Amino acid sequence: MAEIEHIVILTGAGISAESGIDTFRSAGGLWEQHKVEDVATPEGFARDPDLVLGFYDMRREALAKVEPNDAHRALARLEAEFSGELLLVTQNVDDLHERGGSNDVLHMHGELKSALCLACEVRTSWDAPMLNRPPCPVCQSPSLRPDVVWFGEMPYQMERIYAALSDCDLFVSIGTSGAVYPAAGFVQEARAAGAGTLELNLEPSEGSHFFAEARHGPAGQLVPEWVGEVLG
Ligand code: BJW
Repeated sequence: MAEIEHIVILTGAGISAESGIDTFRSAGGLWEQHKVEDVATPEGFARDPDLVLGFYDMRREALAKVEPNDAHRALARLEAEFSGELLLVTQNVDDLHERGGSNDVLHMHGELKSALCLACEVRTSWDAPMLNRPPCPVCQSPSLRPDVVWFGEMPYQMERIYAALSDCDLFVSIGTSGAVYPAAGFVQEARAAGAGTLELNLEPSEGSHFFAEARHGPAGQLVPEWVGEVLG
C-alpha cells in the first residue's frame, strides 16, 4: 500500500447496526417506522413538537442499552496508532465512536446527547428527556430542541470537513447509503483532490460507483481488517 498521510473517514448508521441501533433506510429501519418529514425536518417539529421530542427521547434512552462494536473500536485504534493525520466524520448522532475509544469525532449531523436552545442558541451537553420541556441550563427558557441536523438545515463544521477532503490522500466511507447530501458528495470532493477512495458497506451504496475500491460485508469485520492493513 502506498504511503498514506492524510485520511478522512465518513461513517453512517451502518457502523452502529451491529450494536443494535436501527439504520434509517433498511427494511424495518427508522424511516419505515416514522415519517421522515414528521420527525426530521424543522417543519415537522413546528407542527408537532411532542412527536419529535418523544422520538429523540426514545432514541437517547436506547443509547444506554447498546455498546460499541469492533468497527468503532478499530477506528479508535487507528486514531491512537496512525502516525499521519486522521479526521473521523460521522453522520451518526449516537456516542458509540466516543465510547469505543475515539477522542476526536466530528458529528456533522449533531448529537443525541446535546441540546440546542432555541431562545439563546447555546448548545449544552444533555442526557435527559426533553418532552417535559426542561429549562435551558443557560437562559432557563423551556426552549430546548435536540441538537441534531434535520433536512433543510446546515450540517456542522462543513468548512473543516471540506478543507480536510481537499488535502487527503485517502477517503473511506463506512456504513452509509450515500442517499443524503452533502455527505454523499464527499467522495467526489476527495476524488477531485486526487485521493484514493474506499467504500466499506454491507452492500453497494447509491454512490458505490464513485469509489475506486469497494468492499462489501459487515462493518464489524471489514473495518478491523482494513485498519490492520493501514497499520501494517
Ligand atoms: C451496514 C451494516 C453493517 C447496514 N455494516 N454497513 C436533491 C439533491 C441533492 C440534495 C438535496 C436534494 N434535495 C434536498 C437536498 C438536501 C438534503 C438531502 O440530501 N436530501 C436527500 C433526501 C436527497 N440534505 C440536507 O437537507 C442537509 N443539509 C443541506 O444540504 O444543507 C445545505 C448545504 C449545502 C451545501 C453544503 C452544505 C450544506 C441536511 C441533511 C440532514 C440529515 N439528517 C438526518 C437525521 C439526523 C438526526 C437523526 O439521526 O435523527 O441524518 S437524516 C438521516 O440520514 C441521518 C443520517 O445521518 C443520514 C444518512 O443516513 P445513513 O447514515 O447513510 O443511513 P442509511 O440507513 O441510509 O444507510 C445505512 C447503510 O449502512 C446502508 O447502506 C446499509 O446497507 C449499511 N449497513 N448494516 C456495514 N452491519
